Amino acid sequence: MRTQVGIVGAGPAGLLLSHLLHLRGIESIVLEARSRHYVENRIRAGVLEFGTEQLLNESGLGERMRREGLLHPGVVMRFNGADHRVDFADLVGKHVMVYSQHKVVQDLIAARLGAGGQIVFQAEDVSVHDFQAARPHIYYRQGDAVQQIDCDIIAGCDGFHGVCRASIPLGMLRIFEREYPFGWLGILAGTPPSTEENVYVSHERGFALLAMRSPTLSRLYLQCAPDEDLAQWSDDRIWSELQIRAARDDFRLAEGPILQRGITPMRSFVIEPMQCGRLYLAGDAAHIVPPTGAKGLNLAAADVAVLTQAIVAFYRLGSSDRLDAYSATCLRRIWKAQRFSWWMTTLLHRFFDHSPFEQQMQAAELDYVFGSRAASLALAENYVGLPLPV
Ligand code: FAS
Ligand code: PHB
Repeated sequence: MRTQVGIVGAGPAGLLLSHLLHLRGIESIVLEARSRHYVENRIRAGVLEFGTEQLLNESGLGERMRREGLLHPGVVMRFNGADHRVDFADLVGKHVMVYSQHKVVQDLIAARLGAGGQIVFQAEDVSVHDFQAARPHIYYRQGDAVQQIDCDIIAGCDGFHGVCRASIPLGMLRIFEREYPFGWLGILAGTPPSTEENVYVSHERGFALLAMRSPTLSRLYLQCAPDEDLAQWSDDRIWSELQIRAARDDFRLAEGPILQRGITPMRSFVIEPMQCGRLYLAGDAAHIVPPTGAKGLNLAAADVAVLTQAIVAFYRLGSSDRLDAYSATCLRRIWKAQRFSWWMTTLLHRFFDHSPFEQQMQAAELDYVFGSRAASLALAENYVGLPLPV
């Protein structure tokens, strides 16, 4: 088989890249290791930045998002039993859109298949080759048959555990990473959200997040040990801990059936550069943020917006300048999102090994941010999303 762009991974990055290239007349084939059902039902991110929402609307993917998404003009931080709202509309004139990642993936797959796009699900043993030469190609297996895809460009959109980053010679990459001494225990609950907007809780027992997926579905998180044993968390224990951490004078979380649960490790990770020859990495394949800043999915969309423009220049103008500058263009904004995600994480989580002085610094930072319009504005402009680098 032959195509212009071979894309590994049918998560938000790979699917959005395939869609944006298609709109510009550029062919691609997407190879996905998992089944369509699996990727369409994997519950992950929930918040779309202002720029991501615009990108989806402008590329014809906004109809269901506009119908089912929840527009949030602010966010709440809860500490010392009181709420402190960050008013995005007032501070930066923007909002965020609460629209589940799995719905974005469903919308993208429907759009690609509806336009005759090629997505190979359950592609096994995917490997990428000769991307440092001018004839990159991809092998994969389906059943007993090994297939080869010849292409001009390979996009590695296969997430943190994918094969593409691992295929770049280690000596060519600089790795920056930090593991945090905690994880998130996340649940999807069949109960109406108990708050209008997302509520980030800083509590002496640990962080909690009261988020949502729809008027009937809540998405809730508890800071836990990085190696937490989920089996030790009965439904009652989860709800009881959430009630304690989210407590405020006249507030009680509505409880209900827990439909999904899982533990997400917490790390910051960036590789430089995000490219090697004709292989370009986008999304989690190149960087991971702690989800406290709601950046993961949004960074993937921003990478893809840059990569799309670079690939279009390659085919339409015969110029590789934008492809050569891809990493540098993305990394400036990625590092700012890494900073914000690290800052939100250190601001709101409990570090049980902190000295009394460090605990005072954290309390003073919270007090300052919510006592200063300038500091709240800085939080707002980062949370709604810094301008896209395109
Ligand atoms: P993805 O990981 O979404 O997609 C990569 C795709 O590549 C997958 O479908 C995978 O099956 C496929 N793949 C992997 N190896 C392959 C191979 N060898 N061959 C073919 N295909 C292969 N972000 C937030 O903003 N908020 C959150 O609350 C949040 N929660 C998260 C919870 C979990 C458990 C995880 C893992 C991530 C979470 N994230 C969150 C981050 C997440 O949303 C990512 O940022 C987002 O999925 C990035 O999209 P992609 O880069 O497309 O990577
Ligand atoms: C979510 O809705 O899953 C969510 C919201 C905000 C975050 C992280 C996750 O910071």
